[in-house]
Amino acid sequence: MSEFPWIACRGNGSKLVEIETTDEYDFVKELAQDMNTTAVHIGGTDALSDGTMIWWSSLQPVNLTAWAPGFSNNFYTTGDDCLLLEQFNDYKVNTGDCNSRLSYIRERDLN
Ligand SMILES: [Ca+2]
Ligand SMILES: [Ca+2]
Repeated sequence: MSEFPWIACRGNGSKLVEIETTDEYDFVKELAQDMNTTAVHIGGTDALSDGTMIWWSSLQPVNLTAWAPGFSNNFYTTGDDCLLLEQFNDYKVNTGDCNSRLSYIRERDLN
């Protein structure tokens, strides 16, 4: 995969998945497990303001519980501004490089 994840998601009515509920996290985690890949991008970032994680499309605060040890909704990092689910952490959430060309999971409204 050669495009940045958010570029690949443009124009087809989808976006990087934004996880609003525990059920949605469980669903996304299962997809990631099925993909059996080292890490997947999801649609959260603190690129606009370090330490404030928001979802790209809704701009709503990220409110996740499945953080990898040491990470949180307000984890401060000046470098890794995007959110990943990483296999070695059992697909818990941590921050990563927005420009990594990793796999990603998208979502799309059905209505
Ligand atoms: Ca969602
Ligand atoms: Ca950051």
